[in-house]
Amino acid sequence: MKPVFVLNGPNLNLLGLREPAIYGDATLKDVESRCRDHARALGLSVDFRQSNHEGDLIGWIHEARDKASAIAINAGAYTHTSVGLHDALKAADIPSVELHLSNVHKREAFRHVSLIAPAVNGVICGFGVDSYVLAITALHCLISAAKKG
Ligand code: CA2
Repeated sequence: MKPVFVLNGPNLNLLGLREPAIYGDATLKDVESRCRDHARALGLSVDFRQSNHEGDLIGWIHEARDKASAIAINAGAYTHTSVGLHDALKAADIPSVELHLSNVHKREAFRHVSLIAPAVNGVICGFGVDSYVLAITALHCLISAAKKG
């Protein structure tokens, strides 16, 4: 079974180190452990990555076409700006979920717009680290449904 790619965008490497009031006190390593444990419980594995560079994220989405069963992506600020990520996700041809730690709809107006939402199966936001767990559960449902045909 190919892994689920869990992709993280800019500044998420700072998780747990700054702004705990918005993003909580878990580090990205803690998030990775939660994802690994939850995926294992569902019979899945994860390939967990973070980059501050848009091109890396686009390259990883291209790689996922052949090497992943599905994509969970917290694209960070690129969510609100990146046509490149939109186009890459649209072409990925495997299940994908956009996720956010915070409820972006409760925050500044510029965070209410997602350029990637139209290119993924669904969006989860506002549940802190549990957003990652919920995204993996959603992908498990999509993968299982696709297997049944
Ligand atoms: O809520 C989310 O998961 C976001 O994707 C986080 C992004 C933000 O630009 C999106 O609008 C919503 C920001 C990630 C930056 O994370 C930090 C963590 C600690 C300290 C500073 C930034």
